[in-house]
Amino acid sequence: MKPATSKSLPTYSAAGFAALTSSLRHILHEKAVYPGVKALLRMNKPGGFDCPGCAWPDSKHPSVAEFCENGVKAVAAETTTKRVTAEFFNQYTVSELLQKDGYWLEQQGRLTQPMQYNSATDKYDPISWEKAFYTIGQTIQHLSHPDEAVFYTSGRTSNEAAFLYQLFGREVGTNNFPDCSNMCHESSGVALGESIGIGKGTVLLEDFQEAEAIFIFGQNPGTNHPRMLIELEKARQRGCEIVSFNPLKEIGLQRFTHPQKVIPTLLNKGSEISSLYLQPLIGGDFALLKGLIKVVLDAEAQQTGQLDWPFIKTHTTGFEQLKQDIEQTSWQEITTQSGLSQEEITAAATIYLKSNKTIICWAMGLTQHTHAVITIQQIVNLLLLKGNIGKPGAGVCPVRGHSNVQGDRTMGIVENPKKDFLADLERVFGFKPPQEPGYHTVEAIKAMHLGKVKIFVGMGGNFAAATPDTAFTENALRKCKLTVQISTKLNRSHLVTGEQALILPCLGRTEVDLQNGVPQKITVEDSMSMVHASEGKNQPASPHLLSEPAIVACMAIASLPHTTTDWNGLVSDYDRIRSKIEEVFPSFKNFNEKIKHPGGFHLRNSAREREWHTQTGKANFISAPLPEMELAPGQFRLMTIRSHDQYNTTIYGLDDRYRGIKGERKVVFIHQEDMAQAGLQAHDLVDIQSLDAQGTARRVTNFKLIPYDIPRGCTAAYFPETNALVSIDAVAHKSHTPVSKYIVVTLERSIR
Ligand SMILES: Nc1nc2c(c(=O)[nH]1)N[C@H]1C(S)=C(S)[C@@H](COP(=O)(O)OP(=O)(O)OC[C@H]3O[C@@H](n4cnc5c(=O)[nH]c(N)nc54)[C@H](O)[C@@H]3O)O[C@H]1N2
Ligand SMILES: Nc1nc2c(c(=O)[nH]1)N[C@H]1C(S)=C(S)[C@@H](COP(=O)(O)OP(=O)(O)OC[C@H]3O[C@@H](n4cnc5c(=O)[nH]c(N)nc54)[C@H](O)[C@@H]3O)O[C@H]1N2
Ligand SMILES: [Mo]
Repeated sequence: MKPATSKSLPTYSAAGFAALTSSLRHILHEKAVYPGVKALLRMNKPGGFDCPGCAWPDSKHPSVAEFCENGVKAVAAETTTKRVTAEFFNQYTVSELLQKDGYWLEQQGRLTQPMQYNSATDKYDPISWEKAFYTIGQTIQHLSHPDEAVFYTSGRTSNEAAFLYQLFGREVGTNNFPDCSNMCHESSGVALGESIGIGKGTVLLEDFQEAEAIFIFGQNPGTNHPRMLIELEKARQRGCEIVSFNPLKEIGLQRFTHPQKVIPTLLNKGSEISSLYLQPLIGGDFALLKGLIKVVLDAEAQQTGQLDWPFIKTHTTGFEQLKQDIEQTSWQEITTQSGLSQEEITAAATIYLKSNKTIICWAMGLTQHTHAVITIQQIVNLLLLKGNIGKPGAGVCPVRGHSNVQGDRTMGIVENPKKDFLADLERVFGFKPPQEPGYHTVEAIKAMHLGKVKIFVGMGGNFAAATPDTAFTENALRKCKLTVQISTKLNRSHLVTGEQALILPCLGRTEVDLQNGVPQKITVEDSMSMVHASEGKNQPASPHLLSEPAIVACMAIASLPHTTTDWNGLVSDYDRIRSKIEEVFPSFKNFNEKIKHPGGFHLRNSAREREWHTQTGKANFISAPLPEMELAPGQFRLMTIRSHDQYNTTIYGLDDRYRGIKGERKVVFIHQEDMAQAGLQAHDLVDIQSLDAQGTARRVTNFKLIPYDIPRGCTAAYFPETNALVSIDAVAHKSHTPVSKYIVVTLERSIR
C-alpha cells in the first residue's frame, strides 16, 4: 500500500455545492422552510441557539451562516411541521409500529403531548402531565432500593437540565447515571485521566491555526464534524501538514470546498485536506502508534535533540519503561498488526518529528475498541515526547459527538462521581448523596436483564437502538416496571416498553423556553471546554411541551416528599440553576455574568497549563504489550459507522453521498478481492454473523456487498442496523465502551 499522493486523490470534495443543495432538500422535505430558515439564521450566533448537531466549537467570528449541511439536517428535523398526535397513536398498535424502521419513525414528526402505554389495547393513550408525574413519583417512592432506578442521559441535554437531573437522581439515592458517553468518548476520558489528569481535550480552536502538524485518527469529520473542515482547510492552506489514519478513504479528509466559496467556484475541485493519508487495518492503531514512537525514538538515538528533554524531565514519568517497551516491539509485529509498512509509518513519523507543534485528533475509530484506552494513551506518549501538551498550537483533541455531551459530564452525569463533588453537593443542597458507584450503560442493561431495575428514565436519546446487543437490550428494557422517555421525536425506545411506559415530549433547542412568561437561556460546553448560552426563538412544536428542566423538577417534586430543594424556584428562572451550579463548581464562578459575553468562556484545563492531576503528579508515559489480534480464515473485522444521512439512531435519509450509496442502508463495504475470494460479487446479498467468546452466534440478514477502497480483511456497515451483532460482553478494557468498531464476523450468501 502506498501513501496517497494528491494526484491519486479523487476529484470529488466534501461539502461544496452538493452539500448546499442537499441542505435545502432537507428543509423542504421536512416541510420546515419558514421555521427552519428562520432558525438557521440564528444558529451558532450570539443571542441565537447552539447547533443541536455536533460538539465542534463555534468560531469566534462567525460568518453570516456558520453552519454545515448536517447542522441544517438536525435543525430541519427539529423544526419540521409534521406532528405525532394522539390520533397518530390511535391509528397504530405498538406491535405495528415495531415493524417500522427508524427512518419511518423519525419522519412522523414532533411529539406533541404526554402519552401512556395501554397494555390492554397495545396502544399509547394521552395522559395529563400531572398523572404522568404521579405515576413516576409513585413508582420511585415504592422502590425497595434507590438503585432500582436508572437515569440515562443523551448528550443534547443542557447543563441546566443535566445538573437538575443528577441532583434529582442523587436525592432519590442512586448514582445510576448511564450516559451516551459510555458508548462514545469514555475511553478518551479514562485514558486522558490516567495520562494527564483530566479527561478532556487540551486544545482551543485558535491552536488549529498555530499547529505545524495535525494528525487525525479514526474520525470522519466530513460527515460528523463538518465545521472542523473549515479549520483544517485554513491550516492546510498555510502549509500545516495534515495526516489522516483511516481504513476508509473518507472524502471529507481528502478534499473540501467551503460552502460559502461554492457559488463563484462551482467547478472548484475543493482544496486538499490531508497531505498524507494512510489506511491501517481496523484496530491497528495501537501498533501503528507504537511504530510512530519507534521512529521518533530511533531518530533521537541517531541524533539527540529531537525530543523535548526539559519537558520530559520536569513534567513526566515512565519514559524508560516506554523506551524498553518500544525496543521490545518488533517492526514485524507493528507492520502485521497495523497493516501499514515501515516506510508508511516512517513517512508519518517524519512529519511529526519536523513539526514543533502538533495536535492529534480522534473519535470513534479509536474509542470503540477493546484496546481503546491504551491506544489513546499511545497518542499521549507520542505528544509528550516532544512536549506537545500545554503549548500553543499543540495538544490532544478528542472530538466529541453530541453537542453537550462534555457539559453533561461536567454537571455530574457520572456513574462513579468523585468524593469531592459529592461533598460539594451535600454542602450546597444539605442531603447526603449516595457514595457507591452506580451503573454505566452496559451494567444498566445487565441489571435490567436480571430484574434489578424497576424504572428506566431516558433524558433524550434512543437507548433501545443506540446500545449493543439489540435483542438482549430490548428484553432487558421490557423487564422494567416503568420506562419513561423524555424526547422530541418518535423512536424505537418508545416502542420497547416496560410493563408501563410513558412518553414525555419536550422542547427542542430551537424553541423559545418561557418560564413565568420570561424567555430562558440554557448553556452548553463544546468539545474544547467553551461554555456558552443558547436561546431558542421558534414557537414550540406544541403548546403541551415542557422544557427538560421543568420535567426534571416535576419528577423530583412527585418523587421526593422530603426534598428541601426549591425545585419550583430553580425552574422559574434558570439564572438560579446557574447560581447553584456556581456554588457546586468553583470553575463556574460568575456563571450568569460570563455567559452574557458572546462566545462564552473557557473552563480551565489543568493539563493545558502543565499541571498534572494524576497520582504521580506528572504526565505519565503509559505502555503495554500489543495484544493478539489474529483472525481465522474467512473471518472479517467489521466496523459499524455513520452514514452521511443519519444522526446516531436518527435516520434523516437513505443516502450516503460521499460514499456513493443511494436509497439504502443495509450495505457492507468490502475489498474487491475479499469478495472474489469468497466467491461473491458486487451487490450480492449476505448475512453477517458474529460469534462471541461463549460461542453464541448473532446474525443480521440481507446486506448488499459494496466493493470499496478498504484494507483486506476489513468491512464496514452502518449502525444501528448492525448493533444486534455486538455482544453485551464485548467492552473496552477500563472504559466499558461497547466494541462497535471491531466485530469479528463471517459473511454468508443470504437465502431469500
Ligand atoms: N451528521 C452527524 N454528525 C454526528 C453524528 C452523526 O451520527 N451524524 N454523531 C455524533 C456523535 S455522538 C459522535 S460520537 C461523532 C462520531 O464521529 P466519528 O467518530 O467520525 O463517527 P463514525 O461514523 O463512527 O466514524 C468513525 C471513523 O473512524 C474510522 N475507523 C473505524 N475503525 C477504525 C480503526 O480501527 N482505526 C482508525 N484509524 N479508524 C477507524 C471509520 O472509517 C470512520 O471514518 O459524530 C457526532 N456528529
Ligand atoms: N454500533 C454502534 N453503536 C453506537 C455507536 C457506533 O458508532 N456504533 N455510537 C455510539 C455513540 S458515539 C453514541 S453518542 C450513542 C448515541 O446514543 P443516544 O444519544 O441515545 O441516541 P440518539 O440517536 O442521538 O438519540 C436520538 C433521540 O434523541 C431524542 N432527542 C433529540 N433531541 C432532543 C432534545 O433536545 N431533548 C430530548 N430530551 N430528546 C431529544 C429524539 O427523540 C431522538 O429520537 O450511540 C452509540 N451506539
Ligand atoms: Mo457519540
